[in-house]
Amino acid sequence: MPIASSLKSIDPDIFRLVQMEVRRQEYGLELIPSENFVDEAVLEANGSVLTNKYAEGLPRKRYYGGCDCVDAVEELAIARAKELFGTEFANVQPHSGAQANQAVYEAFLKPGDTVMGMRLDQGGHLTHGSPVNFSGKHYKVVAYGVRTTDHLIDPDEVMALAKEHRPKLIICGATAYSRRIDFALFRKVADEVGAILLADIAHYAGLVAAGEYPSPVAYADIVSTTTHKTLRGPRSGLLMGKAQHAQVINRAVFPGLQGGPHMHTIAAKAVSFKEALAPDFKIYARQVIANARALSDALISLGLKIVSGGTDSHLMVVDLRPIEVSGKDAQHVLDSVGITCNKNTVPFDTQPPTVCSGVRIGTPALTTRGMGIAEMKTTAELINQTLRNRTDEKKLDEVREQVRALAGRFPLYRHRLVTE
Ligand code: DSN
Repeated sequence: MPIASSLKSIDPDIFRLVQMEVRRQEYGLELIPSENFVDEAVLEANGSVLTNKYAEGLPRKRYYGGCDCVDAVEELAIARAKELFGTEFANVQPHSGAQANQAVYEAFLKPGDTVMGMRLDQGGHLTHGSPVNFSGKHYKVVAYGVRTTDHLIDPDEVMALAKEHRPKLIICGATAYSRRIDFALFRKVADEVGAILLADIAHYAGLVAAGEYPSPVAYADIVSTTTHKTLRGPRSGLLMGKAQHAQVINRAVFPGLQGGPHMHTIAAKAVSFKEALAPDFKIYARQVIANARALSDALISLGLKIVSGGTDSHLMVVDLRPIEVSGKDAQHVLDSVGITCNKNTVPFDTQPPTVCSGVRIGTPALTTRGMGIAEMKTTAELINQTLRNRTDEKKLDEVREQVRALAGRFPLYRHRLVTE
């Protein structure tokens, strides 16, 4: 059933672009591992009148009147986040993962203090100390990476760097690391040098919540995450951790960094936390990993190379050097047939980040559509055909049709296309 649209009459330009995006999501194969598809309940809460409300402060301690409803909304979101991850406190106000991490810096550090995080070009994140980010500009950064031999985090390097530089904050967590992170190791290292330990589980959060990926909660002082990746909530952030840090984190988020919380998004987060607490979500998370392993195995059997040789999570980085195509060109040609991914550096890449030697792919979004192992094998075949026939327009046309047909078998938001 098409939905009624006031947007169509008030702003036909934006309406048309939204419709184009519905079509792109509906008929393409979404492989960006940090993306997912929220359901109608999350969309409804996110698009609700709660967007109208200012509520600076925390529940029952606001700087505005009229907050009874949003107080209850935020209390539900906090309680559900704590239950989902088993944490002592939660702050549901960060607008994004980057702002959640910024709040942790604000809470525990002074400009110039030393921070240790994973190198961005080997799988870390901008906010873990990249020189082009606030974290790298305002703090002294020590970066660990992966081993040349197996592309896994090297525990000895992490310990040695920490002992040498004695960071005040150690960050574990990644955006392009497919294997399990040893959170106990990072606790040991943090204790050795008296550092605060931040686990940024933005990528793995849904898998952690479902018990399908190791949880850092027993080890980290603070856990940060986004809510829209494997967790399948609205685009936003979340901070959790040990009760002793609640006050300093709460004050860093507001008034330290942010103004009014986005109450519509907090409501949508609460909905997604409720969904993640349901038994079905565990089945989903397990399938995400099974699908990622199937996709990785199928790509390897087709002669493609996967960084570290496989995956224990929802994502993998395909090393394209053996087939002599850059990440940039691969992303472009895959996009042209309706397969969406992002170019990504491989460890020890010699290409600049605008070019890259790999692409990062993952299965959260396709799994949400209901796809399983058979569809992962087909997807691997379609990726392989595209990359190996990238100048053959006829072949690319065939792949384009197959992509559309496969996606069409797993309806997503088709009912949101307004046809009249
Ligand atoms: N941009 C996110 C990702 O794609 O992994 C990280 O913030």
